[in-house]
Amino acid sequence: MNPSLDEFINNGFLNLDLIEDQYARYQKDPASVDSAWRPLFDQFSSPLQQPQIPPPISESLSHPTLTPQQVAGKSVIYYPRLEIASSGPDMRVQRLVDAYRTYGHLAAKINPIFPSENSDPPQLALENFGFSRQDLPSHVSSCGLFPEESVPLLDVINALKSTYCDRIGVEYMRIHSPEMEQWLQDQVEHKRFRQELSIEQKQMILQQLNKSEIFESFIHMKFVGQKRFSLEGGETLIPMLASLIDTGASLGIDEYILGMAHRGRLNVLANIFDKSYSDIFSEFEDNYIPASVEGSGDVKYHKGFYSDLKTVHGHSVQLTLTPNPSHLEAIDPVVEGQVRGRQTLRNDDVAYDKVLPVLIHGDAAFAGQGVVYETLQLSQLEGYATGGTVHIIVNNQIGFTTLPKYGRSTCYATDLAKVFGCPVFHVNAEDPEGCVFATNLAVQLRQKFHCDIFIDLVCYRKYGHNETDEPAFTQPQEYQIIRKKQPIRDIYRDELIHQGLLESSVAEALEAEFKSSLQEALKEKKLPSPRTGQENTRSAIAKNDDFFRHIQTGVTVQTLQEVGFRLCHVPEGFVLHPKLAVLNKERESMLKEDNATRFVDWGMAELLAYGTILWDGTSIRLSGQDTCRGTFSHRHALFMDQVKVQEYIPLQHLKGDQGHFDVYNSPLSEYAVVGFEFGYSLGVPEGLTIWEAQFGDFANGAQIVIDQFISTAEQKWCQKSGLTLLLPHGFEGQGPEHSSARIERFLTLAGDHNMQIVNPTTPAQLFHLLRRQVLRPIKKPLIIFTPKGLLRHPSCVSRLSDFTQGSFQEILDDPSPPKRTRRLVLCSGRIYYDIAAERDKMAVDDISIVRIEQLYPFDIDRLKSVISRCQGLKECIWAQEEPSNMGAWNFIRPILREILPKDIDLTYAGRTRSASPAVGSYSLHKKEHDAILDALFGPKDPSIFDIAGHQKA
Ligand SMILES: Cc1ncc(C[n+]2csc(CCOP(=O)(O)OP(=O)(O)O)c2C)c(N)n1
Repeated sequence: MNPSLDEFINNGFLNLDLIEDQYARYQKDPASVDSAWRPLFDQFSSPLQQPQIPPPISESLSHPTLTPQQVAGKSVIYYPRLEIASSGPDMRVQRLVDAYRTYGHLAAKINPIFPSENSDPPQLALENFGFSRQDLPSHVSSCGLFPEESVPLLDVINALKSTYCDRIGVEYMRIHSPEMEQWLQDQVEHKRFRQELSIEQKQMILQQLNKSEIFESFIHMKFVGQKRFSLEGGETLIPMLASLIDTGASLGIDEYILGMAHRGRLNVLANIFDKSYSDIFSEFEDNYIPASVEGSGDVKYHKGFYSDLKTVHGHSVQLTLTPNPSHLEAIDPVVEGQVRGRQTLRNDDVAYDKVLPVLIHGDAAFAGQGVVYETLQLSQLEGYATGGTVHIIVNNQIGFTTLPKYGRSTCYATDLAKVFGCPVFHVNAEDPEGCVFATNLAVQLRQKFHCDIFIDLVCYRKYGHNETDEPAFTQPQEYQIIRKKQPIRDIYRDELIHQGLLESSVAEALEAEFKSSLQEALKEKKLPSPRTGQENTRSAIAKNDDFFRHIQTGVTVQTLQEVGFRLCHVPEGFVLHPKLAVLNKERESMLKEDNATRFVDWGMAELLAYGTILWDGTSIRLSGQDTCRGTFSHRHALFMDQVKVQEYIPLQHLKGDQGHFDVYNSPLSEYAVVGFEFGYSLGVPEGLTIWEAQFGDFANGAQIVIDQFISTAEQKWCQKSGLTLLLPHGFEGQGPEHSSARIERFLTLAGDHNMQIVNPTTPAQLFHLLRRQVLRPIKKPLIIFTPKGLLRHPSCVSRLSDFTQGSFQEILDDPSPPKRTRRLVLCSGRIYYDIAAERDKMAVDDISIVRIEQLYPFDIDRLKSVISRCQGLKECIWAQEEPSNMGAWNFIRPILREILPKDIDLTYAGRTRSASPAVGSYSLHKKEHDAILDALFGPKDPSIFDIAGHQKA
């Protein structure tokens, strides 16, 4: 055979014997070898006699580009360019040891479907280090792998192979912490990746595998053709999780919050969370209806659960499995936020020793979903860290019908971990002891170094994507192998029997006992009551009456002044920016009761709301892009000293027993950050959690969180969140991307009192609204459309007295209503100020302007009473800035039509239907805007009137 160089490369590794053979041929007759070899051999006198390393093959040959997979790792042709020739044997053996530490995982036997897939990668070839087979018996430095100083080279290599190339692969070299690298190396090399387990421990692993496997096969038999997303092929997850919880508890962790997708979820609920088998079986019944008092529930493999358990070693632990939607990986930031919230409540947000986030991923989802990256980006940030997450990738080497070679460009599914310098263990699911060992190391690492750790559980999927799918349609070869596989439990059981650690009769008895307990549970099945851990946090789902019963949110002048004074002062010696010093003076003057010229503006009202909430002991967390200052420079929640590197956050220095205040500039992410804040709002249910968008448009980067969690979590999972979103919104001629926070989208999501959608127009309204959010015994997400231009609008101010009494008003009637109202103009948001100014300019005396401040839930009774005070009413116009297919028009139109007397015309004044939210040119914007005002106060130019789209309802 005379192979071409391409064949070598495509085979994925370079075999030096074969090269030598080719080279011998070449030396006899250069024409006898494939032409691609010649330029390479032209450079050598003899490739092996001289331990000089040729340059990377890609540099020495013009070879077609390698595939990304080849470049990424396993099959890439690689020559480390070491100056081997000039090094002594000790140095060379050290290089060899380092190469195994770095690349040994490429040779590890981690794949249960293709056990002999990995042969020694070229990075480990002996010749790279100036050794040949003849050197194997020679004594070399043991490099600390043996107690002896020197041992035969062969022993060094065998030790390295058994440590790094057996059934666990580890990637830990060049991670960002040399201390962690050293610690891990000591653990791994000292134990050769093996832990001596007692017979009891081994039997425990077997028992967990029994439960895991028999649970699945039992359901398969009893509920034929029903989806359960079986764990089979990856059952080892169960002993791994059991061990993680047990080891973690002995290291001080007493609370675990888990996020995981569909695969194996029922198994985890049953065998880790102790959810009763009978409850699970009941959910498979055709006539199953959730026992939840409210809400429409969710499918069984998305639900959450909460358990208080004792570990094998007697430690009490709380386990939460967070409910998750079908959207893979969306749960990741939610879990992190929830954990961070729990850590804050439990004063564990510095040491991070008590609460552990655990994320279980699918290989395809982990590699494919961008939110994974966004979430990892949060992991070490002051405002978002949770002290390290243990990630387990249930790597069944397929995503639905898509194989890894079509699903990712990286070598391993876990390669993203490398960006963050996190250690990765690749484990073979058919080696349960190795999997458990790696898991225990992972928890120890997390507790010691507080970084994220990854376990790549390489396994297979016994059935199709779900149990009704035929996998051989798309993966015939793989499934020929998989169908012949013995269950992992059987393999391990036989190993224990073979080692004399278990009698087969005992094994059979254990299996029979477990099967009969499942049979009993099947007989007992009844309608279960959902346990999410959230039941007692607040009231049941609120109704209209709860929403429109006003509570007092005013604050005494004295408190406002005390809080306000602290907001406007910095410590002695702190050098403020001169403009901020002036701002503080102005803000202070807003607090004077008798000030008839300086009223409270939006920024001050917002800070007063926070300050007074904190004053009463409630905690607040506020985050978003550039939120400390505020995108529009209206907030200044954080001051920087202009000389020293020092910051000062006045809201943290109000008084001793105040609530905790956190404000963070977030990374430039919406999806993960909003998910995180949603999770945080669950973790700290009594606090006020706020996320602010830079511009409201960007909230759609978090659309999955808005759709799948914020607007639906309560109904699906009884999960109550008071998360508040601040979404800057308003048409000010800044173009299509910075005008609309998409009010219409939130309104289409509104139903069953799921959230509050508010467009407040005065500083005092914002103040009362934020206070209402913490004082009212209703826990609902709050969506606030916040202003941009209005932040400095001379009319958008409130008197101090507006803050001392009253409450948020869902509808603001005309502050100066005419005696007779011929035309009623209804609107929401900043356009009110332009309409009111136009009315003043035109000196019109028969038009009332009424603001709908809260769009949802809509206060119908209040609007009816406003309408009834309008004597002589002939028509009602809904005015909005947004195009007619956007904004609130489509939502409000049927409501208005229903409550307006039949003889009253309802018409629309606003932009016409449009694909883009707003025009790019300021002058066109202005023209449109004027047209809307013209439509309200009498058409002057019919062509402009058309642009505004004044149409009959
Ligand atoms: C964001 C998202 N996109 C698409 C899907 C549809 N889907 C459900 S499972 C699945 C494959 C998941 O593969 P993997 O992550 O490897 O997990 P496995 O099912 O193999 O355990 C897909 C594409 C989804 N649920 N979520």
